[in-house]
Amino acid sequence: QRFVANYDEAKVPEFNLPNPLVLPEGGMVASAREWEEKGRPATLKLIEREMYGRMPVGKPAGFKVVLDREALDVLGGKATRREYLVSFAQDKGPRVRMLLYLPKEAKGPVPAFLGLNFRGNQCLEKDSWITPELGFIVGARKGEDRRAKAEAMRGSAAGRWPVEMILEQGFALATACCGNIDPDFHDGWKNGVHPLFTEGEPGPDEWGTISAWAWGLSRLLDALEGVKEVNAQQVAVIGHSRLGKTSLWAGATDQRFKLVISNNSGCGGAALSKRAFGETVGRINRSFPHWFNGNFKKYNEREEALPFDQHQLIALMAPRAVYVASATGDRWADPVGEFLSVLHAQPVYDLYRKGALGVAEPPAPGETVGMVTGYHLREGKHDVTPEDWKHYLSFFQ
Ligand code: GTR
Repeated sequence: QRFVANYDEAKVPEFNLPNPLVLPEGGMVASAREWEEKGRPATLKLIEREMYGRMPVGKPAGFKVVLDREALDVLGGKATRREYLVSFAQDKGPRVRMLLYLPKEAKGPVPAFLGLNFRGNQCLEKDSWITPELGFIVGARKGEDRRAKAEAMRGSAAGRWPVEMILEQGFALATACCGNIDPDFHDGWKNGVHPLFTEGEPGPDEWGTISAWAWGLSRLLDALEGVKEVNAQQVAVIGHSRLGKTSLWAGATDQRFKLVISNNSGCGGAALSKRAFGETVGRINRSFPHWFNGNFKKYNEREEALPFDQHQLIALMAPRAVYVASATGDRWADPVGEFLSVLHAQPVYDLYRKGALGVAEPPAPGETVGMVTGYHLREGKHDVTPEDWKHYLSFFQ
């Protein structure tokens, strides 16, 4: 049966959002300490079990980082560019090529943005120095000439990664292709990092692809911890769309991330599932059965039965900074639902007396609201643009 998305506010079902301060087993969290001891672990476990799936804990024994290449004078002499090879079981299994830009003028370790990309590092710049991605990329077609495709895509994501603007403001930037961690298609979890740590098919509570990508982001943060020019205590994790869902889950599961940015992450990301506006749980699980775990399929067309919603995912960032961005033309991702998640995470931030959004309704396009939790709505389509980055850069100062 054909899926018809609802875009009518009047047809949003009535729903009750769980209070993020109520513990799943009953009782209420009343202080930051109780949140840390009981609320946070219980909420994390619930969302992990019912949605993204359990991932391996911490840095694996065979974790290895090698500096492979370095270019000392790039972007008109303003930056250094490096490529690191990161592997998880010595030289077995997937190997991630992390591209890192460092500003040249820095006086000490610099804060950094870390985010996965869809189609390879060479999409960030036209420069032929960057190693082309010949492994799996999002949107890959069977039988196509990978090298020709990779070359054709050089610089194609330059608008999504305004490298100069980021570097000029004193930040480092690290990225890697998500397909290096786990290819974005369903093959019963035989590819990517899953078989390194899970024998056979993962159970219904275990990790899908979004968890694998999030786990990979934590490993890239491990790698950044070993780079002396980077202040690994000041790393913002950023992602767009499916990779925005991923940056949120990475920020929730790894408290080392100082700022967590979701760009147009939509359903399964910042948007409230219970609104069923635009993309829904049933639709996303049918189109992308590998993104979430087996348990999440129980909620197809049954959002009301979900024992949590995405505002509780946002609350898992507290008291750290979290920023959500929507676009007016991206109704599929439900901009209102993305705003409401941030708004309804506030009771947890209140325990820390941390700044609220300061508004109860979505702001006008172009305006940033909030200090510790932040939000903006950009005019335009589903994308990441230099305008979005302007908001992120000033929020991270
Ligand atoms: C869409 C999907 C969205 C979003 C997007 C993307 O097809 O329905 O949830 O993740 O892909 O990642 O580009």
